[in-house]
Parts: sequence; structure tokens; C-alpha cells
Amino acid sequence: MTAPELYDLAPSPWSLRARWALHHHEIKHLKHDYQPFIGELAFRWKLWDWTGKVTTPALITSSGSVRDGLAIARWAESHSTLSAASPLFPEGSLSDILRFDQQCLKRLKRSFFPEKAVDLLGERILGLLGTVILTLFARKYRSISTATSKQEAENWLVECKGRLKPGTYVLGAFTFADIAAAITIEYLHTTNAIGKQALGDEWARLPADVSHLVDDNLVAYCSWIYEKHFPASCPRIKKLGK
Ligand SMILES: N[C@@H](CCC(=O)N[C@@H](CS)C(=O)NCC(=O)O)C(=O)O
Repeated sequence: MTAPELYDLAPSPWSLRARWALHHHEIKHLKHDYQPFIGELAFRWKLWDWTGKVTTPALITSSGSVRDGLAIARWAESHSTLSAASPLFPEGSLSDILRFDQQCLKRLKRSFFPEKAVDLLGERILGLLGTVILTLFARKYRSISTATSKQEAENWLVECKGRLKPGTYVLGAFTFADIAAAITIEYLHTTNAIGKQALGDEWARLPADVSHLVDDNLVAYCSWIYEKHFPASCPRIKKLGK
């Protein structure tokens, strides 16, 4: 089998989900560092998709392309090179993992480019060109950064706080649910830190702000999971000093 090729956007939590699953199953692959806008034409050529929306991560395999982080993780599970790798999707827990993952994906999307934050960040930090690029990139995320989704994010974080701490797993053993949880919580934490740094008190008034719910315990759970299961991933959490 020729090595699969991963199109990866380094800072993106969606790409990290795929990288982590490939790492877990020790799948050798070629990694392409995708550059939004600049690399799009070559990426479309590789996917042979000239009309639809193309997103990273995507894995090009000898039998076709796999175009979603979750799908790549499931592909990795069925192509594992390890005889004794612990399953990321154990059969009895599959529906629980998929349900939990949907929750995580919703949280990721709403935290990514929250309402008003794009305008404020673009205007203050990146200037006109930055605002245009961020606005184009953020269009698909805006509608879900509402007060209702803030409430849902809060409920989800409260649930996580009740069950996760260092040494625990979402479903009792390490699965894709922990990959999804750790990446999502870390991302919420990071977005909050960046938002606060850039916008000060204004950040706290935006629906994106859930900093009061990402407590030290949850951050410690993320650090523990990364350290134990993907130590080479250099999570942003470390750079933020937690
Ligand atoms: N369904 C995909 C979504 C991934 C996604 O939204 N990727 C972003 C990277 S941050 C992207 O490629 N955005 C480019 C665009 O939407 O044009 C997954 O879960 O992996």
C-alpha cells in the first residue's frame, strides 16, 4: 500500500483530531501543510473536487479520499499497523462516542469564530485585509455563535466538569471521545485566553466567553490526556502556561 497523504492545517483542532488518530494507530503517512487560499487549487486537484467546499483534514488513500476528521480516525482504526492497539471506537461504545463527538464538534464550531469577535479582532489587530480574510473564513461559523449555543456549551462543560479529571476517561478507557474532548476543551480554553488578551472586558460580553467554566481541573485533564496519549502534539495549553 502506498503511504496515505494527510492534508493538514497545523493550528486547526479539526486537523489535530486526524493526526492524533493516525498517531494512535502508528499509520505512516505523508503530511502536507495546507495553506488556506494559497494551497486551495492544488488541494482541489488532489481531491478532484472543483465545486464543493473543501476542508482540512483530508486523507488521500490508494482507494480514495477520506474528508473528515472523524472519518479519518475510523479509517485509521481499520488500517491500524499495530496488533494490540487499544480501539478508539470499541464496538459496544460506538453510538456513545459518535453522540459525544457531535457535542464536541458543535462546541468547536461556535468557539472558532464567535459573533463579533471576528470584526473586533480583524479591525484591531489585522487591519482591513485581515478583516476580509477572517470574514470570508468565518462565514460558515457565525450562525451558531448565539446565546442558545452559549447555553448548550455551558451545559456541556458542566457535564464534563462532573466526570473528567486527570486519570479519568470519558467512557472508562481511552477512546476517540477523549481525543474529541481534550481537543475541544483545550480549544475553548485557548480561544478564551486569546480573546481576553485581545479584547479585554469586551470579550466577557460576547457569547463566546465560557472561560468561567473551563476550570483548572478540566485543563489538567487535557494536559494529562495529551501527555499520556499524544505527547509529541505540543498542545497550545502548554504554551499558555497551564
Ligand atoms: N467536517 C470537517 C470540518 C473541518 C473544518 O471545518 N476545517 C476547517 C479548518 S479550520 C477548514 O478547512 N475550513 C476551510 C473552509 O471552510 O473553507 C471535519 O470535521 O474534519
